[in-house]
Amino acid sequence: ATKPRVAVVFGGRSSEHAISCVTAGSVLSAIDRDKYDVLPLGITQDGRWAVVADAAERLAIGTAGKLPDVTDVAEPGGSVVLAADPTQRDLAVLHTGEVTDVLGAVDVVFPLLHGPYGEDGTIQGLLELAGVPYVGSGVLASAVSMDKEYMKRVFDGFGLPVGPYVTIRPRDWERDPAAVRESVEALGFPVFVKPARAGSSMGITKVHDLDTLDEAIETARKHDPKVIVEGMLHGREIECGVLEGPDGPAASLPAEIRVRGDHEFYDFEAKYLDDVTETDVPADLTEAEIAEVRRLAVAAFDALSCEGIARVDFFLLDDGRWVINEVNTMPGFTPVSMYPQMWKATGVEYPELVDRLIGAALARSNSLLR
Ligand code: G1L
Repeated sequence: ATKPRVAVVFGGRSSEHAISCVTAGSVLSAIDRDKYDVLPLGITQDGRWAVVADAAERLAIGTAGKLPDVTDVAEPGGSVVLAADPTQRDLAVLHTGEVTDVLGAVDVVFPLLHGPYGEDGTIQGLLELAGVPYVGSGVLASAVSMDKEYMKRVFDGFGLPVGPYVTIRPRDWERDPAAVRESVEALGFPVFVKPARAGSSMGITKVHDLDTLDEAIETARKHDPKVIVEGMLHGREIECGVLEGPDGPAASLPAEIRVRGDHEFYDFEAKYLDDVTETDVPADLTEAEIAEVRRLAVAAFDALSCEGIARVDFFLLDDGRWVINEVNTMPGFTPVSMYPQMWKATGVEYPELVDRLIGAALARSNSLLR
């Protein structure tokens, strides 16, 4: 019997290029080669797609023989493609037209791409057009999860708890900044000023008074013309992993993230310098709290119509109420990242996770319900 062909797409034109390559390395080593044929498909930092040169023939995909001769991608922007391919064989850069040929010739795609052109629904749209099933959420859930305003509006519409916030659209700010300042003031300081759509924590400022608000809004606007301002929430930061199985989505045991020392919040620095944060996996919560956060995690997953995988981030307020902070449809996914660690604590190891995700994508493609 022929094995399903899995393309792992990684790299890309994003600030998360390197982490995507590292993640692809982990996923590529975890995929069961007795069960699947694997095609690493790298995207260079300048947007060129590349495959291992002999892959087309080896996997009998449509472009065999059409691929250009071995091309040296070990030049600025290209060398990182080699990082996820430990065999370091020759790579072939694909012509634009060949990208959809290759995608259309595999059985399932594992898209490991973040930020603009990755996690905002665009790669999912490309895969829909290519007619190939893929791991993870579709266009709508991916796009909504990237937009902090629409994510909150969807949760609110489903009766799920969200914190207080104000959206600043470009024209609001340009036409009536005084009204904007007034609506922000009504949230009560401090507030967090953020780009509404951004993959990482860049452009975020904690603002303590009106004097520094304008500057923070301008900073956020450099990353996204739409800005969101969130009121400060006092509580614990808890995360939960959701994984789709044959019987629907299931939630992992939750984990807690604690920021150490004088770092004011779980900011860009704290997120990327691991010595600043401590994690408890699983979190020290009561049975009732664990049951409630797992219920809310699955409800958030369903509210956004997520598929396959999502990490749901919460605040457990000092008064015992839960607030959903955000959903990440493409969470950190190396074996030491929070999502795999939460599932490990729940009894599902990394290779099993990868296998279940590919299985869920293939199962959906065989279903008329999609
Ligand atoms: F395909 C999945 F499973 F949906 C998926 C896709 C992407 C899971 C996790 C990720 N994560 C990433 O791509 C990244 C956080 C490594 C971005 Cl570079």
